[in-house]
Amino acid sequence: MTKETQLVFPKDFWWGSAWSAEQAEGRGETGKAETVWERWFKEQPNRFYKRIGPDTTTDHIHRYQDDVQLMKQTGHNSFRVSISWARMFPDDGIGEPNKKAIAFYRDLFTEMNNNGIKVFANLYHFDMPAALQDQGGWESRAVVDAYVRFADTCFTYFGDLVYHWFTFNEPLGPILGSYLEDFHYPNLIDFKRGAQAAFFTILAHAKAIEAFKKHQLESKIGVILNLSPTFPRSQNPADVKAAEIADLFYTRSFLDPMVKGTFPEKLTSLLKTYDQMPVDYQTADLTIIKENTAQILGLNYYEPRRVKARLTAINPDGPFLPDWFFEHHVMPGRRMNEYRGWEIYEKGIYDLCIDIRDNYGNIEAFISENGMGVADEERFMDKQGKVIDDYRITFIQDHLAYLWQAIQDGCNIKGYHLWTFIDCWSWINSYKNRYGLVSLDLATQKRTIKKSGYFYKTLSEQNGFSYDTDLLIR
Ligand code: BGP
Repeated sequence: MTKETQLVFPKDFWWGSAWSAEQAEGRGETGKAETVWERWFKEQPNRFYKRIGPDTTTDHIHRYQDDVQLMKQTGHNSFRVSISWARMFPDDGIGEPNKKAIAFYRDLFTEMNNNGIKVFANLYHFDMPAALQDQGGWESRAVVDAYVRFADTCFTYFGDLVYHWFTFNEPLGPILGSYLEDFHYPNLIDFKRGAQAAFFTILAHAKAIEAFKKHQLESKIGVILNLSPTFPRSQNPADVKAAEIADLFYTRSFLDPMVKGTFPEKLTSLLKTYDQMPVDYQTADLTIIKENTAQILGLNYYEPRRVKARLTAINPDGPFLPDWFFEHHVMPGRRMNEYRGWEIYEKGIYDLCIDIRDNYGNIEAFISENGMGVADEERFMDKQGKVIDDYRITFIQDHLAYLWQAIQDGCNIKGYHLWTFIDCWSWINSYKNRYGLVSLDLATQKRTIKKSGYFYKTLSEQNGFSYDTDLLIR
């Protein structure tokens, strides 16, 4: 016998989804500087699944009016876009702002507002103008200044239309990808340079917030972080220590300075021991970081982090990496999303929210990404071409049940945004895994609402759903 109860979410809960400019817009005719993704695709198309690059993607730039109607039909009361720096400043990310880009974003945001969809605008989602990367990207103070000018321009032109602002999406991603793990351009392996880029990213966040405050807008500004609660394999002290260090590198590294304004001492002392501190950091920078912290926090949750003490010795001649201190733990019995290679562990969303409640002043927060990418979804299409994605509905419900529990336990959670709205371009995975509430036929650009899209509409209208809470791990 099931004991289902209606899980009701707080009033005015933000139901929606997210995507980014580079993954969804397509190039269009507004003028746009070359981005690092376009550059990398040109240089190494073989690194991208089926050699599909970022030039066309989901063609939102030509279809945004229809897309806003699809947002409505799938229950969105809010939606996160990113504003393309390369489009706003087509002259290599600097120079004069682009009137056509301003017109495009103003039209899009107006259309969203007119349809009851709050605009969540993010300023950076992995899409550095290539010419600025040539100047050092986030390793350069001049690039930080160019970013702040771009941010300030956006506050000026879109401040009346945007509900909440975000300085960065997953700032850790480009550091890992570009400096440690070879999945973002320019594919270096160099921790110390990565530390410099990380520091200047944090400085750019603080300086954008400083600029934002001068505009005296009603909206808030924050940051979106990808956070995974870290679990040691066991309570053996060696495993616990390994987990603590992994957590410093991957969780506290950005969360502490961007939300609290300070760097974790244990992390800086470890970096000093291994001579991996950034070269250029000044007292004045630390003051700016201290005084300009996030006002709202987006939490991207996909999977937990499980680690154990190293089984093998490190190669002293190899480059310094966080993995010197731990190994990833493959937990027996774990459930996987095999298409993406990510573990599915719903309770992680609860643990994450509790961490924010207890250690970050219970700052106003929301789930800014969570979702399930699945390959070859045509397999699940009915005769009308609708994807019957019951697995995605279950995935959403199982995570939301824990989110609901976190709210009952006092977490200051204001909404849930799924990744993603219409299937979009997934970086090097291109269109392999589909995440959307709406499917995309890439050849024709035809959009079709999936079963999960209809479920999402009902979820949003009812502001909840019915669930057997006995299934939750307490
Ligand atoms: C997040 C990014 C998104 C999105 C998502 C899914 O980390 O913010 O841009 O891509 O992950 O990951 P992927 O596209 O790599 O499957």
